[in-house]
Amino acid sequence: MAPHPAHPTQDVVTSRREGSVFVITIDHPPVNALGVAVRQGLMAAIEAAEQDPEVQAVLVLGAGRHFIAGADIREFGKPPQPPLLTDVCNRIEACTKPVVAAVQGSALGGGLEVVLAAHYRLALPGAKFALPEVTLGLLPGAGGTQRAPRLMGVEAALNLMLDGKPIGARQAQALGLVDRWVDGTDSVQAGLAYARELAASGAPVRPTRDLRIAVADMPAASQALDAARASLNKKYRGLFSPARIIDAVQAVLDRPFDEGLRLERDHFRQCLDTPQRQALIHTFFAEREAAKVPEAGRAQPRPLDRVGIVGGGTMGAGIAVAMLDAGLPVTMIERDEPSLERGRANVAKVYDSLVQRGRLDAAERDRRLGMWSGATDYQALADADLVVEAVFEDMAVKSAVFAELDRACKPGAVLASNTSYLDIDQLAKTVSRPQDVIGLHFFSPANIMKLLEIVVPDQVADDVVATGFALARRLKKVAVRAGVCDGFIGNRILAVYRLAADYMLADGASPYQIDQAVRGFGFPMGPFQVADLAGGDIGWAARKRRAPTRDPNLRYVPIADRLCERGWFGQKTGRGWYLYPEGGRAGQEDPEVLAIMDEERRKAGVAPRAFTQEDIMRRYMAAMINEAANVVHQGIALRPLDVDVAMLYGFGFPRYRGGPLHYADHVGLDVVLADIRAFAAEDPHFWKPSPLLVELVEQGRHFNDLNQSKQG
Ligand code: T1G
Ligand code: NAD
Repeated sequence: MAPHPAHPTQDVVTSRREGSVFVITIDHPPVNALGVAVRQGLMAAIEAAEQDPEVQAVLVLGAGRHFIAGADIREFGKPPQPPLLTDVCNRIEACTKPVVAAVQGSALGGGLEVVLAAHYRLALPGAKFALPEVTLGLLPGAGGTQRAPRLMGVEAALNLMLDGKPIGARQAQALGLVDRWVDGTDSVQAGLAYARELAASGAPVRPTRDLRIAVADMPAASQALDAARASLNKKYRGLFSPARIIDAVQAVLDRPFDEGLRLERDHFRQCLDTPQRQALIHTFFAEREAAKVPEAGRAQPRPLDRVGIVGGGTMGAGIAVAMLDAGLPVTMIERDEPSLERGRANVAKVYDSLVQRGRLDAAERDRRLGMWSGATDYQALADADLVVEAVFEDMAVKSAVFAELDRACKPGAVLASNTSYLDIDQLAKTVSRPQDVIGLHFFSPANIMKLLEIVVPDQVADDVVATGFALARRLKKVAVRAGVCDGFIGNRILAVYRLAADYMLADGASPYQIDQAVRGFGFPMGPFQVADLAGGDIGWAARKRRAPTRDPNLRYVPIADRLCERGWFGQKTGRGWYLYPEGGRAGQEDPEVLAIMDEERRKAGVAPRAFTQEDIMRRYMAAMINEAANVVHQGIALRPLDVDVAMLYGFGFPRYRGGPLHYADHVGLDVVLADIRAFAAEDPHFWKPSPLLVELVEQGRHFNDLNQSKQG
């Protein structure tokens, strides 16, 4: 069908008349984002429909997998170009002919606001509806805060805006967000049928702005707003936009529509100007860019249909659950039958607790466990496509396992190690197929933590790296490419800012003060709470292993050793840095720990000094940023954004600060460097400014300048 004469084809928005229905299709791959050309095209199409006397109804569609994934996020921070999306939505709503939105795939943010501005809404089974603006530090800025409550009530609309998560077609229908749920996958035919039916029945236009649902039950609406306000500090700690969302929705109850729209616009601009918005949008694109690595650009992944796991302990079991959750059959190898049974039980325990908490039904548990098999004979791995080794952190033990894998696994199988610190290049040299060896560094608990460091040794083949990234997508992990060094990206940087925290302990700060400062910055936990959660014995073993090669010039703080010598390993022993009465997870400050610290300071001849929260965070962040810069400078991380993504997804770095190197750009590299130089006056061995940091400051550049895509 030729394009409509009144609305010549613009390549991102096309339109045609099908009888009395004017069909407008947004076709702007990959996600039909509402960039300026789409907005202009939509505005022109509605005008054309309005002018055409043959037209009795209008149908809005999105081509491809998504309806509309929202505003074009890349436009934020740039001068807004007309028409604004608010105006496009107002024009759709003001159309004198019924406008139908037929949704397949995602209708997110501005995309849902277009749906809300339409007069009738239809959803196909795969449709997803969300207002995820809060995840970008924003709020719905094209009428969503005013129209959603009018259509689905205040509470449901608030939930959609404050958690930013998608709801499905059935739930959207139940909440009044869509009028029709139509089975099938063809939104064109379903939409046309609905539009024709409306035209034939003379259905009226239904401007959402005129709907009264939101105010139908004022007490419930006010209660929902009060409850949301009360949850701000707990659920949205540190975030700027949630409070603005609540204010804007409040306007639905006490202001006319257009005034509410003006308030929404004003709050949107406030959010747009915050560093949080910049950081959250950096995070959005960084996690996608992190998956673009040279190797994956040069090669296709190898097949991935069944996997093996050697070791059924903390990590082996967690990795097995992650694989089973992704539908990958798992064969687990353990040293002996009792260990294997422990491995099976560790896996089953995860699923049993999910069933007990109603998060998984028993049949699904059994189905997943049914894909688990175990053996002590490596022959059982003969047809595995990929094997992850997760045995003791000991080179000799791991080398022996890799020798077995080299003997038993089929040609082309990917041989991966989950080692935290050991040299994967050395491990690769122990087998006849070093090109098939890679590091897949999961984080504990492996079925929960999103980060997967893909550690790339010298001899690895491109398609093995590509397979690692494909596995990460399959497991819904966020993958980051890392080079081989002690601790790769995350643990290496952790070791340094953790040392900075220990030095503050030795010089007068308390672990509780430091944890409070770090939580205040936005981390879920401070370093001493993390140590108690992971178990002080792991760090102690690492310190003992490193003792022979430790740099004698570097100060050594023995306080943690004193606690470990007493068996105070943290939550698993009921006390560590904190006391955990009755095995609770909420730690209490422990005066005996403070006494041990005073004793160690006295022995070291240190006169304790006071640290403000700001002092603590300047040192903590300076140490983190400086080592992160070294990791980029030495090519362990491809780009600064890789470090940011690793710290965001593996080490609890607050999303709304964008990661340590985005944060460094925000506070000013010259400020960070000045701090490091000031601290170096006290301790030049620990505080050595990273050459990259010095170079960028001298050149007046930023870490973000180095975030160019490295796809081959
Ligand atoms: N703007 C610009 N680019 C976008 C985009 C967007 N809204 N959404 C995705 N992309 C790019 C993405 O960077 C990637 O690019 C490619 O599309 C594929 O995405 C006024 C203020 C839709 C569920 O927050 O959640 O509307 O890496 O890899 O896994 O009130 O993308 O290939 O170069 O993620 O299939 C609100 C964001 C905006 C939705 C698809 N909307 N997008 O997931 O593919 S704010 C969002 C997503 C707003 C209004 C407000 C997901 C997706 P590249 P992908 P996917
Ligand atoms: P763990 O002690 O809980 O489990 C190790 C398992 O390996 C045990 O069940 C043991 O029976 C088994 N095993 C030992 N030798 C074996 C052999 N020759 N053949 C088969 N099985 C054998 O240890 P974990 O915490 O799961 O750590 C495993 C690996 O993962 C280590 O390299 C560790 O550094 C790494 N890692 C640990 C964490 C963590 O937080 N625990 C995080 C990331 C990576």
